[in-house]
Amino acid sequence: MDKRFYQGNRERFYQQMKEQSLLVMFSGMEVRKTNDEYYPFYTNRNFLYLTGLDGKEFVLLAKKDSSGNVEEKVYILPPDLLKERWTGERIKPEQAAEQSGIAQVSFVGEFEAEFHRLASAGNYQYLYLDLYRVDPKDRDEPAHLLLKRMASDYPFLRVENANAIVRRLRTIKQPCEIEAMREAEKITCDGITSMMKASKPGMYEYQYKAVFDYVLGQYGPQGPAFPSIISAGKNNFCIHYYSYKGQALDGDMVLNDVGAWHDHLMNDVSRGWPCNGKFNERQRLLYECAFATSNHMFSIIKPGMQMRDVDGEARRYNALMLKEAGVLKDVDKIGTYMWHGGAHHVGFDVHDVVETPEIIAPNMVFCVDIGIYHEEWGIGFRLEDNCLVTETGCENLSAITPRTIEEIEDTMQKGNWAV
Ligand SMILES: [Mn+2]
Repeated sequence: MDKRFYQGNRERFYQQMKEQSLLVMFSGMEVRKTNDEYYPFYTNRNFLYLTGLDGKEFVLLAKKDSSGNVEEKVYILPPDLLKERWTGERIKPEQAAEQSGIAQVSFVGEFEAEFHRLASAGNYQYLYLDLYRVDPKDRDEPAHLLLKRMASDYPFLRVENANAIVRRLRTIKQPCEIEAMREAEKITCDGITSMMKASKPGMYEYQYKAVFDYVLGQYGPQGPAFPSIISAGKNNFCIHYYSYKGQALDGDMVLNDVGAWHDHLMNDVSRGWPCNGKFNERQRLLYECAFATSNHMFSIIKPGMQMRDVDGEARRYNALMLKEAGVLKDVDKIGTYMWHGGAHHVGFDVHDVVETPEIIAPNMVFCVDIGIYHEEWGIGFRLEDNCLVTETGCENLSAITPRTIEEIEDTMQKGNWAV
């Protein structure tokens, strides 16, 4: 992504900051796994969205004065020849400046003193921090640790919510983000169609996953955007299934819920197919209901609609389809077969953080996910696509991945993937 994207994001953020305020954003710390090992590091997405810098222990510091002028600086890890010999080269100040468009770059050791000088200067009333947590039990991030010191060290600064501002920005995707998502869709499509082509009765879930991972690996070292859900048969009834131990037997359906990423932008796509390459009567019946419902949703989603109505309408329409098909007697009992909604935004995160409640607007991207789970018949799958809202309606970004029964069966017949 070009640095102008990140500069623009910061520009929009700064516009929403109050005068006489400071902003401190952290990229995050590594989490120890055991002994001298750490979990793979994942840069705080809001920090990444504002800076384009992907790495641990970085800090963004910005100050807005009483006339609205903003100055910014980013702090990176200092050179350390010994550590770099073990874990690789660290980003250099000129590279950090080039990637982020932030002219002033210092090393993290200087942050504390510089922040203290600014915070205690008497010129600032507010401090913007991203203190968001999903669960109160989540571990403290650097911003929480700073907050803990605020009452004693800087009681005169009022804390403001940086998270809310970034969420608002991330809700609407920019053209370069949409382009990156389109690129990611091509990779996701290759991964899913390769699994379809490799599919055969007797194949294990981990073998499907190995195909997906192999194909994504051809596009770069980043791998899947999030842990892939790949299951078969009755395991499809576990919505977030990650064990990969099961086997697809003749007559079983395979379900995937996966995504690639490109330039930090993610997809989230689900397809279901019979492992033997041919939909049987019941599978066809249920799949056609999900397919009709998904198409209906893509025909009605447009700016002005309430986001919360997307899942509601999908349920209502799918209930009608299942009733017409003779599967469901009472449309109020749709919960028997539809276990989840799926209208979540996708972007820098697979479940993207946005400002809620949302009125659908151009350049939002969210999933339309229609799942049908018929335990008695042993059939469960979902059809999940990525919906880009346009000025007048919407576009299905993942339409390139086979969706119709004919396309899926065709793809599987042309299979030449040996497992
Ligand atoms: Mn998904």
